[in-house]
Amino acid sequence: MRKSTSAAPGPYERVHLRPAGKALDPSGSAPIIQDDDLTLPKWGACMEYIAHRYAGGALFLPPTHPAYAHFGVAHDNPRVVQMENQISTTLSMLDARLKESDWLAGEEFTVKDIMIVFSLSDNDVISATMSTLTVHHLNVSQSERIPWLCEELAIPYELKTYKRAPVFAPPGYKALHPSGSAPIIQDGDLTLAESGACVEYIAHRYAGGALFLPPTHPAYAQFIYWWHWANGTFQPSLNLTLFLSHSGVAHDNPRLVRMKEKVGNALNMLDARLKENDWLAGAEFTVADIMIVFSLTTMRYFYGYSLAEYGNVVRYLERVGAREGYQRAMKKCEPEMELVLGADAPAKPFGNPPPSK
Ligand SMILES: N[C@@H](CCC(=O)N[C@@H](CS)C(=O)NCC(=O)O)C(=O)O
Repeated sequence: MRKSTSAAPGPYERVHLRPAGKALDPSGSAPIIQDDDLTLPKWGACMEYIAHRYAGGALFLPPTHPAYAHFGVAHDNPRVVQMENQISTTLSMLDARLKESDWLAGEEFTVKDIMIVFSLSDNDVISATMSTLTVHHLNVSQSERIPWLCEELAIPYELKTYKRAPVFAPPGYKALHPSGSAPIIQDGDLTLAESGACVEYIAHRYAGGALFLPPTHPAYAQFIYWWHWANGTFQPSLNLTLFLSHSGVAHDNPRLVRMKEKVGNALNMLDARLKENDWLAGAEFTVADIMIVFSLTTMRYFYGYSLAEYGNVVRYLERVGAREGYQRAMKKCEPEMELVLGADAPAKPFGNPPPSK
């Protein structure tokens, strides 16, 4: 290698050594560069060495550059987010193992424990991956969306579940936030309610906006439409129909009839959309799907409508039910619930006595 102070590419010798690379450096992992007496492995070190030694630091931004902080390692850099997700999945597995046994191998302390303690005592790893996110889940409610989101994105969270008392949220839940409505999340000093706000906060704060489509995406308009429609139009229509039908008005009450028509119209729209697309935004699963699924499933414990006429919606729910993130979330937050993923409404609506035999 000839050293140069200009940014012009210098000559270098390229040698393919695999698998003999191990002889060069104990790591044996590519890349490895040599320059006179120096042998250097690791991508970052090689790049810094060559750019600074041979090209005056070209392609590096200086600390005075306005984008310097982003050049370093932006916390929302997709590669970093992916790494953090992998680490948090590993930590969850480790946590599950150590729930069952005192040491990694079981009852006996082994060399495996010595090896892992080094990684676990690295503060950077811990602070990068251990969030303080708490999800307060009210049973049989819209807050199931939040554990689902966290599971899809492998974001660590503490789950606290609350039973309804007997229909509404118990006082302990209501005291968490002035709205008293599920979902509620806490993160450090922050307490946040409202599904859309919680989903946006978690996806952006912890996962670089994953499961949101950016404005440059071809399906962006479709995405924002269904994302807002789910909780801004569809769920409120179901709520109103539920309240009217439980208010003692006759079946042919014009307001009730109108609301049922609105729900039917919404389901027709949805069915047409899902005939052509696997997910609401199109080909990609997004938070729009996480938002709507409660209204199509658990909500039917309260307002027991059938999906028999909406085959595309039923097939969509089959795809939802096959997602591991959904399965994990529902197992954790609703272990006793029979999931409502088929065409029929639940045989036993929430809060009602079982049908007499
Ligand atoms: N638009 C709100 C609606 C929240 C809401 O109404 N949650 C219901 C659960 S499905 C609730 O908290 N009900 C219990 C109560 O009001 O005591 C959101 O999406 O967060």
